[in-house]
Amino acid sequence: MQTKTYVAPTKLEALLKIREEHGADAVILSERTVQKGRWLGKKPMVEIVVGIREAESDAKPTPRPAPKVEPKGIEEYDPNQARLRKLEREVQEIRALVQTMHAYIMHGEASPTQANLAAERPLIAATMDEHPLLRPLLQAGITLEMAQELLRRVPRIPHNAAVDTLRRTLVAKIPIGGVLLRESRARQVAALVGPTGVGKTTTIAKLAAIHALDYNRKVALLSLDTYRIGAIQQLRTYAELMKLPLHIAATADEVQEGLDLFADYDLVLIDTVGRGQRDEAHLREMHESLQSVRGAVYLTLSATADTATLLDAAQRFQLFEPSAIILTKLDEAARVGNCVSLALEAGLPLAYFTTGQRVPEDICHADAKTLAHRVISELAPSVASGNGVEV
Ligand SMILES: Nc1nc2c(ncn2[C@@H]2O[C@H](COP(=O)(O)OP(=O)(O)O)[C@@H](O)[C@H]2O)c(=O)[nH]1
Ligand SMILES: [Mg+2]
Repeated sequence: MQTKTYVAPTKLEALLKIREEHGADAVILSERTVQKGRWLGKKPMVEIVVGIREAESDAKPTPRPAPKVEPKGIEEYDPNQARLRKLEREVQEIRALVQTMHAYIMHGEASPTQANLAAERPLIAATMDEHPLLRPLLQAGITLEMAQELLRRVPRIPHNAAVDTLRRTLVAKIPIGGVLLRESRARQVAALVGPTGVGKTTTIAKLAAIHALDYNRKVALLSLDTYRIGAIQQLRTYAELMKLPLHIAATADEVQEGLDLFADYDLVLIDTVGRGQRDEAHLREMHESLQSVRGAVYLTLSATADTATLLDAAQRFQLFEPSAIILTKLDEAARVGNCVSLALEAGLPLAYFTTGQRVPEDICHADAKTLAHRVISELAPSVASGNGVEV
């Protein structure tokens, strides 16, 4: 296999160039950021090395058979993996429970040294009325009910064990899943719903770029603009750049028309244009227009919103029966306890996290460990480091 290196200011430009020159014959081997230019003119550029399959030497770019080497990109969804993860979570939950019981037994039996006692006195004082981690969790944006539920099996002392058990409980409880398949026999359809400005269109552009350019799938875009608000230029620009067909629909019939038009596509991504989530009539109309859509519905919400706003939005968009949540703007969120509360209260798995404006780099599969780790690290420093809780 021949290799070739592409350097461009953005990943999207590099992918477009590769696609234009080699179609489906190029397989991404590596990807990194390099500094190009001299002295003060140095700029970060994206460097992608591709392997070009032999068959290409005498032929034009072939339509798009699946590449032999797994292309880089977003991790694929595999039902077996999902089952495995569920089992893993259950094992973690059991392990957390065993450790909790162990900590209780140890604490009851051991006679603590004077030093230990002194260090744990504030904790012991706190146990009189509330769990020492309750307040920090509330401050992190987790609702009272959820915090109490999370702490049900978390020991109060010793502190390190408490923080550790909390971390494990979070990992076990945060539901994860529902990402798009990387390849599928049947056409996939996915709609993004959510309040205005959360990042739906940007996320659609990221998913479209990954599936069309990285995974070589046939991707089409549909924009549901019920009130013909006309905020479609952004998506149109991406569609033109990536040479993807875009259908604009304002009614249920027009949505159906678009779906018929894209019958032989691998993936149809549906963007929705909102007028603000407070407009119930608009939400109902949008919902009606999407009636014929059989596929995933992603509730898209910004991690920068507070817990009450997130829960309120989840309730308003419940009529769309979302299958999973996309959390956007995690890069801008001051704290993520709100996201944990959302996932737990809405009972929906988290599918994707988005972490910036770059298309397509700033998106990844949601991950409970990352979120749990962030929640813990965002608790008051004395709590997170295990040095005791101020009460
Ligand atoms: N910081 C940050 N900004 C984002 C992210 N996703 C989208 N945005 C920005 O949020 C703004 C609104 O995004 P847009 O896709 O138009 O939102 P929509 O109204 O839901 O379609 C734009 O300026 C995006 O660049 C993200 O993950 N992080
Ligand atoms: Mg939009």
